[in-house]
Amino acid sequence: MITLFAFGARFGVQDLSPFVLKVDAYMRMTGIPFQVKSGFHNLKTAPKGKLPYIQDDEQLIADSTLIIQHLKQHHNANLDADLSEAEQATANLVIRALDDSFYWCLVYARWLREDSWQIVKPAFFKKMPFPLRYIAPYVARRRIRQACHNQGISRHCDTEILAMAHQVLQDLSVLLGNKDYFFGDKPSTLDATVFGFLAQIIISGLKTAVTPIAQEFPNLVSFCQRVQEQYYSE
Ligand SMILES: N[C@@H](CCC(=O)N[C@@H](CS)C(=O)NCC(=O)O)C(=O)O
Repeated sequence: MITLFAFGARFGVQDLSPFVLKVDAYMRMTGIPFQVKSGFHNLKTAPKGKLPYIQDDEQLIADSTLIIQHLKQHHNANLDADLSEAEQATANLVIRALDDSFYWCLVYARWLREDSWQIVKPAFFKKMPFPLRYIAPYVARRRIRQACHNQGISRHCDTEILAMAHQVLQDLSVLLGNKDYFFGDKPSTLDATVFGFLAQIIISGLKTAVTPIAQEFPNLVSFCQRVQEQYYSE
């Protein structure tokens, strides 16, 4: 059976990483059997130093996009088989925008804004043994601050970052319209991906500055709740 290496559930969401949740949702949507092994220690064995990764027999596959590609190719688990060429191209580009750009707005809102950091810090680190619980948050936040600087997101001011997040959410809302899923009545990789991100904002008990922005779009809120109820009702 496939094993998904994950961080684990936090704040009422199956995984605190949008990329892990994307893969988890994809596998649930395809019905492929899998088990999850959770824990921050999984980062130590991750082939690319990031989560998610999966183990399929002897093979380790890292990166959410490559994992989904693998599931399509080797397990006949393809949620996108019915998409037209143009739909597939749109999906690929929207997924890139979420993975490579919107992600950083979420990282900023969760880790760098003081309001959410006061919630994130105890939630992620409180249970660590002394002295780790004092050192780890400091080290983790310093790494994330550096990553945000290198990527460029934190060179913008708060208003600009939240405006970027607003634009992405507005565009997603327009693309979804009044459909159940982005390409009609069946979920695709794009739906799993959007859920992976939106659940962190809408379902999660950790409310960040992006939460009220997402709540401006009722169709995104109901999309998120619909997927949560359908695939995570346990
Ligand atoms: N391109 C990767 C991105 C994965 C990623 O950035 N994972 C983050 C969590 S959201 C991570 O593992 N960060 C740990 C670290 O950088 O040390 C994917 O699609 O899976």
